[in-house]
Amino acid sequence: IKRNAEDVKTTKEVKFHWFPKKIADLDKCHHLVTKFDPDLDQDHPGYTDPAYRQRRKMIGDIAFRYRHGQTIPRMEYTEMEIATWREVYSTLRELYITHACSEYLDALNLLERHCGYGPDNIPQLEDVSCFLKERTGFLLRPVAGLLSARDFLASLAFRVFQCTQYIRHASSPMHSPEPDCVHELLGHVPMLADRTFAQFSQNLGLASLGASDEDIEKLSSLYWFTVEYGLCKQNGEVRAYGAGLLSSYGELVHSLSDEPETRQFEPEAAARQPYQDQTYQPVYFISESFTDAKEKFRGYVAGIKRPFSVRFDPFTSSVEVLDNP
Ligand code: HBI
Ligand code: FE
Repeated sequence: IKRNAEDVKTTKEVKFHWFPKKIADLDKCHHLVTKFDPDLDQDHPGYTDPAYRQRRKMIGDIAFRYRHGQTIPRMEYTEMEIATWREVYSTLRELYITHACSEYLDALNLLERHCGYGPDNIPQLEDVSCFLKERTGFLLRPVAGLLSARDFLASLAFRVFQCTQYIRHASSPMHSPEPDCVHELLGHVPMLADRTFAQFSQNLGLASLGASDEDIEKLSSLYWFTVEYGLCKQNGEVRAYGAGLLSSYGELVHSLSDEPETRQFEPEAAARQPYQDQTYQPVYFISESFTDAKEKFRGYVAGIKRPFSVRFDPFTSSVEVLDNP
């Protein structure tokens, strides 16, 4: 029997969290976590720079006003912002050749050819969104900062990636405490152009819809050790595919050195592993391939208890909520 989630809640008296049912509902998934925001975090490199804070707020307001279906407004970045981008881009670009997985490198080449990627230009979210739509059906939408894990994961269920549009502070081009467009465009976007990775990301999102707080915490941890900090095997070598690694020179080098502990990817272990958002990860998980990670994740999801199941309808970009038998 097909019903919507509210019905399930009233008939069975099982409580679960509201979640978006159609892609336009993502307009309601905008709850920010402010712990790394330059207005509140004293360690943020922009904390003592009112001009930076004002600029970031102006760009954030574009995201607050954005509604699903609209064209993402183009940004005119300043010379100083482009200089920050250039410094990160040229430093990381060389390292990718030896450190990034082949899916990432293939996509980055395409983005350089078709989407304005390069040292002298910060790509526009609208152009990147159109590119991804053709490759894997993923769309970008602008977001004003670090989003709650629940809202962030929910958007993945609809193949939507919430993407910041402001750039990190010029005083610290190689690191940002919060997500910024360098992290999104250089870390996340190339991987979202890969079909298997895109499906894996959507599956994580679908598993999160209406999940308990405890399960959201576990899925966040899983997300962290795969999408953000994952390593994979490739032709007998270990390469990076996680966005947190691919957007951080220091940690990218560290993760593929002899220093850190590495383990074979197991969803149960990654879901329980405490993670670090202040320093380098204590451990990295290595997947055999994205297909392997996706298969293992399927087994993990089967163990998550929800009073309903969900199915994504790609024709309408909505989720059907089904009663469990
Ligand atoms: N918000 N804007 C933004 N970008 C991210 O990459 C991001 C987020 N919120 C949560 C999150 N990532 C993950 O670390 C998990 O908590 C899901
Ligand atoms: Fe990220």
